Amino acid sequence: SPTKPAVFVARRIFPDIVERLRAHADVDETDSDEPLPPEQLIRRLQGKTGVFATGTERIDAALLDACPDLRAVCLMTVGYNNVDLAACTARGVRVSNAPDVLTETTADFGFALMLAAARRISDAERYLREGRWQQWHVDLLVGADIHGRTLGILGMGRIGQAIARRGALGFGMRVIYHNRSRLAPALEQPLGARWVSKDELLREADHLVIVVPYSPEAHHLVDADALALMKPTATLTNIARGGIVDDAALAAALQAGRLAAAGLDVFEGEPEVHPDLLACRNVVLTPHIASASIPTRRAMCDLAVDNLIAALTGGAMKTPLN
Ligand code: 8YV
Repeated sequence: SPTKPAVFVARRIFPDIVERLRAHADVDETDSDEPLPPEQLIRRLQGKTGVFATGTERIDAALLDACPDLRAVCLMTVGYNNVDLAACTARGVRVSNAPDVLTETTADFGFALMLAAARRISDAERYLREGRWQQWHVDLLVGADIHGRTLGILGMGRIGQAIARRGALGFGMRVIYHNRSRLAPALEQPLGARWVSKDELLREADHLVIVVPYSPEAHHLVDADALALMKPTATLTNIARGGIVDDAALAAALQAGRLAAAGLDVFEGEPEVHPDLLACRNVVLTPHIASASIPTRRAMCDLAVDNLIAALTGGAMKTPLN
């Protein structure tokens, strides 16, 4: 109908969820699994009031100025580091992300990656598939323990707390964390979680899990100097964003035996992966899939569509950012 506002869905998503959006909007969608180049995105956004985005598109002042009709940007991701929130707010563009719905799924995956790194699951499977399994021996593929060890969490937001719960309540781990702000005692106590400085976290953790949001200030938060503080028996897991860890420095530490193992779901410059990391056997590598369970990916899309419909109909977004 001519009265419906026009929106753009910037990636291929679930068709039935797009149908739900069609009841409220004239939908233009891409069937692509590639991010649209900025100039194409700008072209498709002409005359559009809203956009369903995936967090990978750069929504900055230049794009907003080239798309003056845009009033709402609804992300299906929790991370919004590619959106210039101040520029959106200044132009009256409403922005939402998709927190909460992916917390437990992402924490499950972070824990799985940590376990896989510590217990050398990828390394062991490669060994078996390569036909190298001739006999059992006493120190065949021995790794590190998780239970009873110290879990260090860098970034104690929703996902960090969900990982802490798994560690403390499920695996009897001692939990320490570093975050800009301390948790309320009511949240710390059930987990026995203790706030420590970043350096103490790096020194004490047997298993470090990184879950801080990306911002320019967080760039290379874990660099060569930080890695040098870690125990050579420790593992590092990054499910936050590429760029928080200096991948070249991490590969060097792994190769030199200054760190036991790593589990990485995110990379600097992904989908490219640093060749030195690809050359390491003691690292588990996955292609940014921590939130990728079937129900959670649907819930993320549903939430973004709910927010978009609310914005188009003058209602309150469920998870607004501005
Ligand atoms: C996305 C994520 O899959 O929500 C986030 O911030 O990192 C993931 O859930 C990823 O951003 C893909 O764009």
